[in-house]
Amino acid sequence: MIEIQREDILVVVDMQYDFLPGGSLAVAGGDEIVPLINALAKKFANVVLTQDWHPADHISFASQHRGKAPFETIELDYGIQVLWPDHCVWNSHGAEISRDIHIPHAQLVLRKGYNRGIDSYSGFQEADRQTLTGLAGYLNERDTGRIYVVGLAADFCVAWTALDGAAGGFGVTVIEDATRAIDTNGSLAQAWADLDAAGVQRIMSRDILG
Ligand code: VGL
Ligand code: ZN
Repeated sequence: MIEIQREDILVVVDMQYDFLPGGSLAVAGGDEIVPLINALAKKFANVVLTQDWHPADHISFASQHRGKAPFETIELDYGIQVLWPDHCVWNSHGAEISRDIHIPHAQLVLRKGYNRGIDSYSGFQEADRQTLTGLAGYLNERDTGRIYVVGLAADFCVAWTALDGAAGGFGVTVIEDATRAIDTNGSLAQAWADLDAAGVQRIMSRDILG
């Protein structure tokens, strides 16, 4: 069993309607992790929620690229970009965090992906690997202990957030059964390999909840 410490923080990634069943970029089984996340959150004094938050003409949307379909890729200045169905457009219903997420003590809702020309899977920095969100500064200023990451999607926003947390010097744990994956073009196997290589710990929710 793992004892959550007062300084540890739970980062709940992108539990928004567009990533849940019925949403425009629905992650299979995304709704199944809601009760787990609610239970886990009760163990943490500190919780941060991230919220994917795009303008309607965001560069990651396939609809912005002639002849391109969702899940195809293009080459941008900052590297390969997977193209997505329109999702999490700011102020839309799909961008809202699910009302079934009951974490009244969450202290920060961090929006990301609001710059039209840069995607942002990670809660720490945008896909250009230069533009910072401020999350590392926030966590450092609050003397954060270990970072536990849950939410959607395991192979994109969860993985990139965990990897950047580890690169920033934090101890990071992904609670595997409190995530679900998109899994396009081998992205899930790649994500687990990257996380393992970066020294990100992987556990199950029972290791905390019993
Ligand atoms: C995500 C694809 C595009 C995620 C966000 O939350 O994992 N995936 N935008
Ligand atoms: Zn997005």
